Amino acid sequence: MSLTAKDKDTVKAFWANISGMADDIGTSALSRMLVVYPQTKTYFSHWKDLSPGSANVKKHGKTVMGGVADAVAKIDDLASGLLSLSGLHAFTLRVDPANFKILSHCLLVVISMMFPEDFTPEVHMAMDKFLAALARALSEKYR
Ligand code: HNI
Repeated sequence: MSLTAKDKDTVKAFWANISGMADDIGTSALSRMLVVYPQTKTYFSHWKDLSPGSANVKKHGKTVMGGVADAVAKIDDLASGLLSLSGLHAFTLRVDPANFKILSHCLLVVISMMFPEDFTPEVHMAMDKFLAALARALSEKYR
């Protein structure tokens, strides 16, 4: 389901609220993904340390959240805005796109725990739709 104008406003406002914590969110979500879905570890076998909160995880958490911030900025045209990042994941990194949903889920879990007051059902729905749209945009080049 595509994002309505109201969903987009909700995502932008919520992101403005939480983006100062983006690095922590990224580290926690990535840490969780690697523990809860250990099959995702195969993509990061070149890292020194895949354990929760390691230097590698922290650095990549920041990188991923930079991608999420970029997606918020390009929320009106995600599919074309994220084409090159999609191409990188499809052809160079060869990440199974099912993993985008897994990371989205981990991001939602972490955000809900870090911002229990602000994470209302309305925000939850808008963020869920946004992350699904982001996952779809990252999958564009696999078609
Ligand atoms: Ni992803 C690199 C963004 C999901 C595996 N990833 C990046 C980079 C960005 C990025 C940005 C750096 C690109 C560059 O170097 O130009 N990744 C995102 C976003 C999502 C996502 C926004 C979804 C929300 N990536 C995933 C998932 C996996 C994944 C789900 C695998 C499970 N990404 C990688 C790998 C790299 C990567 C592997 C290279 C990391 C490295 O250390 O070499």
